[in-house]
Amino acid sequence: MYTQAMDLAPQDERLALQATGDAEREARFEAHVAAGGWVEPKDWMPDHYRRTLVRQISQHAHSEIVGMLPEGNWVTRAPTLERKTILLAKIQDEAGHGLYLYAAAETLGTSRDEMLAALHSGQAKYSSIFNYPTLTWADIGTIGWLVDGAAIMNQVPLTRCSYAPYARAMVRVCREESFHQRQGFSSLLTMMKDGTGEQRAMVQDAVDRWWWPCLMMFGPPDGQSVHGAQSARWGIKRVSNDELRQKFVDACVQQAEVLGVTLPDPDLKWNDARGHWDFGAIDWSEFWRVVGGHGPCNRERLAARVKAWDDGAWVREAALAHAQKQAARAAKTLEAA
Ligand code: FAQ
Repeated sequence: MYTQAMDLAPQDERLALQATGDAEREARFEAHVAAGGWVEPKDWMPDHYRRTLVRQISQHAHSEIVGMLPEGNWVTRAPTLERKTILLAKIQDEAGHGLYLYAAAETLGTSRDEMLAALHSGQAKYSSIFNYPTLTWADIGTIGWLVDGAAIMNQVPLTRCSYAPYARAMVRVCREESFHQRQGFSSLLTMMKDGTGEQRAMVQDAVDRWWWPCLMMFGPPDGQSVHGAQSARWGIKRVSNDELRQKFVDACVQQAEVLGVTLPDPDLKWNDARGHWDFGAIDWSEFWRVVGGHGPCNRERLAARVKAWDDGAWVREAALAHAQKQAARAAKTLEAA
């Protein structure tokens, strides 16, 4: 991750890009990404491409960090030592993902402080899914199974995103998300196979509450996606919101059967002609309400992040003072030599 801003070995194409004027550079850039080429931090890129990436990567980073909160709520109440250890490891992984992603976004020239200020002021978005509450232990397994499952579905194509630092970060993130998804599934399977009737009902209730918000995670329908078409042209998004949502539904149906839970959609049925599962209408008014700051936990989540930032002020001040002392000491040693 510390190598994000490094130049790769110079390529003829890269050097040529740097040598030409703006309009021509833009045309060459478009051709480069259309042909599946990578873009590195020091390569020339159009401002709009840079802004799109800062928006998407920082939103993604914020989602990882805010996403720690609903699960953090259950660390002290995990039912066994093993489950508690797994949950702690998972939450730490999410913090790590946030850090890789902030580092990747910083290579585009926006500082981490600026990105966090945008989150804290409510100007930057984070995934709608983290504005829902975790009411029972079954919610934690369901987040692993469905939320991480949706995250993987969305993120695997991002390992081929044209912006190379983001793509590299995604490779590791996807490996870890895969473990997260499996631990969630395993936790639910234990409750469904070895649990009491009450525990099985708890799982079903959690699935009922998380299913639709998980389908919303992929973003608005393609026809209403503001950035989708341009991001596809630039090779940022390789698969559209609706295609990813369909792949997710198709994958979950069989997994739900293995678990023995019912997905809460009476319109879910196999469509032989399409070779996919049909599913019911999504309540997009709920999605936009949550994205607009009026979900069940938006205020609580943002307040928790702002508090963490304020509480950490002394650590940042101490680290800065320490770095300044070290730099002064190094300068003195240099003078004396
Ligand atoms: N929530 O034009 P599009 C995770 C906004 S990580 C909130 O289609 P785009 C790990 C969108 O920003 C989960 N806002 O946008 C974990 C735009 O508004 P803007 C996060 C949303 O960017 C697991 C507007 O709607 N993953 O779960 C959402 O082309 C468990 C129009 O939308 C990523 O961020 C939403 N769900 O496509 C952690 C993946 N959807 O910005 C802890 C990377 C859309 O103009 C525990 N991101 N909007 O104001 C992406 O792939 C894309 O950004 C999409 C949206 C697909 C999310």
